[in-house]
Amino acid sequence: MPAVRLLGISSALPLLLLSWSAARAGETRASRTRASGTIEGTIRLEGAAPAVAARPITRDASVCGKDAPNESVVVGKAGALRNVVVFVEDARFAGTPPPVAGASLDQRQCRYVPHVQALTVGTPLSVMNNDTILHNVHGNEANAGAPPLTVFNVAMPIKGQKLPVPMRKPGLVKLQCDAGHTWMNAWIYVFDHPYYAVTDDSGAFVIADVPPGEHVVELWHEPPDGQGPGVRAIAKVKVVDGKRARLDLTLHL
Ligand SMILES: [Cu+2]
Repeated sequence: MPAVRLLGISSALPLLLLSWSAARAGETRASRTRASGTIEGTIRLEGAAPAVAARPITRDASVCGKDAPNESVVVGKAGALRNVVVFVEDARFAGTPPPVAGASLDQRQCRYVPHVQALTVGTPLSVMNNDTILHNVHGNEANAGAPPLTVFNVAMPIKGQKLPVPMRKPGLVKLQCDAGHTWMNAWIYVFDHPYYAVTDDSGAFVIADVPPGEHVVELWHEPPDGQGPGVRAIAKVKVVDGKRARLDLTLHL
């Protein structure tokens, strides 16, 4: 994935490898039609959560409300870190990966829902406006070291409006609203393979149907202060067909 530059590893990076699955024992299946390894685990925040600034609502308060929740760091029980994109960094996939069914981005009470999502390239993202005011959703490439090129830029003045926006290129996309809603932001990570997941409320993720082998897994979390291309770390994991490899990691933000 040349569009996403892997940051160098240093001792300062939080890099933990807590699980290495057991080697295959006596499996003699002669043939298989697709990979059947699984990588699963939980991502937790290492150390204290960074302070995140309030995001004041400065216009359209009758629709948008008084306060916008700052979703840039979402921490649950026992440090469970939500909205971490976990993916196989060295993944290779022959052909075009299947599109994600039902992928959507909702503009609701002047928030983007979901705040972070990951999709395969070619997926048509259904962008909706559920507010009675104008939103202008503007996606920019947000890859490290690259200029912020526009991916899409769509004015949506009507409540109930729905537009399909194709995700044509792998990489990271940052969303903003150009209709003056400066607090609105969200992220879309587009992959040319299906080996990724986004952590849930419990910090948990599952990546299914992974080819066997020793893989490099990369974590990405959005920048807590909203600036720059985000926080990354990597780990290694061994995947065996038909087995579940455990990968529990901590990430410092
Ligand atoms: Cu808006």
